[in-house]
Amino acid sequence: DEQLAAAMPFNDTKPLEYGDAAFTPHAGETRTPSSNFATASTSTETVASPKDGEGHPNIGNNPLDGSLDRVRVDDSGRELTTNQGVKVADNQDSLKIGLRGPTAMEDFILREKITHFDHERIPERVVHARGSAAQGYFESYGDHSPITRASLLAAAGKRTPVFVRFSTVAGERGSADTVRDVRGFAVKFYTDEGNWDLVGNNIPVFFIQDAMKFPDLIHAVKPEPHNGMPQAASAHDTFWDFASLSPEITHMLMWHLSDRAIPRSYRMMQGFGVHTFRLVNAQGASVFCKFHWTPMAGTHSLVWDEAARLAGADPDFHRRDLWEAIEAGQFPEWELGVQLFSAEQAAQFPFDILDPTKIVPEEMVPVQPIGRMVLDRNPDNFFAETEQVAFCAAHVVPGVDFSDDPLLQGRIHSYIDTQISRLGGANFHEIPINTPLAQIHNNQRDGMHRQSVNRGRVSYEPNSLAGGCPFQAGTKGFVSFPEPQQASKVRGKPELFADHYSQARLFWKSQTPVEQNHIIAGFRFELTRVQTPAIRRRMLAGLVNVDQRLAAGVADGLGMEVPPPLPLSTSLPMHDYPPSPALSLFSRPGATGIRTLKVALLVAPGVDAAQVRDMYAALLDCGAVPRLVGERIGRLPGTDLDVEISFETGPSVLWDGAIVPDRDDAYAGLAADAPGSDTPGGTPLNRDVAALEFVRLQYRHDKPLLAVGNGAQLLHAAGIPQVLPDGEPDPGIVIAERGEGAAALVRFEAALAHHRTYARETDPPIV
Ligand code: HDD
Repeated sequence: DEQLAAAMPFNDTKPLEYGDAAFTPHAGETRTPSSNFATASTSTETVASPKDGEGHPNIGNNPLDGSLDRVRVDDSGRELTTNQGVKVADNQDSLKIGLRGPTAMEDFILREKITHFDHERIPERVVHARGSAAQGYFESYGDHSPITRASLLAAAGKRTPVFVRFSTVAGERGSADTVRDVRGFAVKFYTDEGNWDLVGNNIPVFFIQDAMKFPDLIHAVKPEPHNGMPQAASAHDTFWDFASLSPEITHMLMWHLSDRAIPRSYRMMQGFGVHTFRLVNAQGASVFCKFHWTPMAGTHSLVWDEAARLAGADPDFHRRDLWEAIEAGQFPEWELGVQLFSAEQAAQFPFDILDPTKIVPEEMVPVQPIGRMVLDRNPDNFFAETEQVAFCAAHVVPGVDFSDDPLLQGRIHSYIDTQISRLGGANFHEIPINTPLAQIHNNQRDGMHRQSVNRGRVSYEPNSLAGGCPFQAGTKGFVSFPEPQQASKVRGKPELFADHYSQARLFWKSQTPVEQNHIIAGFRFELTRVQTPAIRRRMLAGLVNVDQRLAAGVADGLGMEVPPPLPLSTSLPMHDYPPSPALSLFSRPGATGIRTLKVALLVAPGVDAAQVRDMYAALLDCGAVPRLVGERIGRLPGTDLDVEISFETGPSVLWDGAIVPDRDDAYAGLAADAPGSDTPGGTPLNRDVAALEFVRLQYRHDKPLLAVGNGAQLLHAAGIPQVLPDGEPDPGIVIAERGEGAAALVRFEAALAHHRTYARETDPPIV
């Protein structure tokens, strides 16, 4: 027992879960005054890089890490200075004329400190303000030079550092993570031929077809300008007014109202480049391309009621999840795939490949894997890296080129432009997280906050005084694909762009019944919040063109009749696509099992402590994250267990599954029949409303529950059924006899690996 106790310090499980690396300072925290950014010092002391599996592997081999090392600052063991490097004796008291007198104007230490503080904030991103990021690497599966000359794809095993930022779109910087929204999925590849930013989303289509409409879309979805409400939500009149008048939005709405818009984790969502891009090889041959990121952990989502509660219980839910997984050495991973097609193939498609509201169904053009991406390091500083990183759809490298998608063409302008005001000038590429690993040589000079000290008197070309340097790179450089163009200047769009419903219908009919019900419920929620009946009606009229059952389901939820369909914008017939099973979230269960999933063990006095320890250890062994949850933290009376989180601070929505272990009969039976006969040391779970609510919400949110022996009484008291609405046993409710906990845990783990038992759902919920 002593050995066991030593192996399992319950209030100190971090080393078990994360490895010692959780406590190791980041590698490369070189305490050397190696640059202008480091504080003055005389000692030299470098923290060794942890090895593989210790939290931050291969750090020393990541050139991005080396380049950031230049600017990392570590204050340990240092004395306080001003920004001019002058040592400060006391920066807690201002300089006064007598202890009770006025402050001296000459107090430059006070003035510098306050002045800097006054200017700490920069404008937030006009969209995607709320986000979280990590460093890692991309690794090519092979030599892909036949399709692209992009150097990062030139050889099997070639690694390129990346910085990836995930985000929501509509909410402000401090808004909640779990709101219904598209998620940004922006990847900066620091390739040896310059930076390539693949600035994508977790949904492969977009709301609009032309960049000209972007300000309108964003004005409509952001908080309404007169009263600044609602925050981080599309469920309001201006968004749905815009949507109901813009039928091109319909396909995107199907995705936006699906569970794609409430992911369980950034680690569990796909990413897409959205637009059609071009890949170009060294011979100048080009092929069209769509980019897909596929998560190793599978695609998994929250349910809406849970997402809404989570926004209160932990507004940082996704940020924390990403951070903790990386600290634990459970590195998130995605595979990069491409759909490749020629201009001739594209001409045969029943949609226009330049229309960003259309997908290329995977059944039409398969996704070929070309590499993988691993995120293995958290940023050292949120502002310096995550906030100051500047992604830009215009940042491409030789081998990657644009298509004429009018949304993409507008993006090429917008991103650089926005950084100039957000990051204070044209030199944002010199901010360390934005600086390419490839060298920069050009005649651009000066501007706000310039860091480079360009040498010599020549800053123009052609020149002879600098021997013509820097030289034009010719064919070694980026050469735009010479696509022949001949047309009249017009404002308008191709006729095929006006087929707004065929692919919306394709998406709808490719969803499982559960997913379809969630889409209906999503529309019901959003349109119930809409105050203007005409907007609801117009939106319903658009949905009729997608599917009658969808429109009828939403109309029913709103207490309305189904209106006649909105007139179509084109006389072209709708295309009848076969269903695409790849569009269902359930088609990618993932390969990481229960790793990183969080399990609450609900404990109260009388709990079978040995069983708790066994289950805890077994879950840790599988890479899950177990925690003891009870009424109060601290030692559980009569046991050697420490409760780690209380019901109050660790409510149901934070957990992927829950276990109610067996309890001593003397403690367990009291609950239902003997009010007032409290057991020593606390309320029995069966009478603790917080515990009852906990398991009810686990049930309502389709999560697995395991109860052993007397533990089952809590589920009975909460009214949790063991069978599904169709009478079949619920695979997510595992009830075990006393002494059979170990076998039951295996069944529980299998249910947990499936995440949820959606078949349990009824509308309205019965528990
Ligand atoms: Fe955008 C940020 C993705 C259309 C203008 N966008 C931004 C970010 C992502 C996307 C992921 C956040 C990057 C980060 O983490 O810093 N945007 C998309 C996708 C689009 C799209 C996938 C359509 C396919 N965006 C789009 C259009 C425009 C913009 C049509 C303007 C014409 N987007 C911006 C921006 C932002 C931005 C204003 C705000 C902050 C920033 O750029 O750095 O320039």
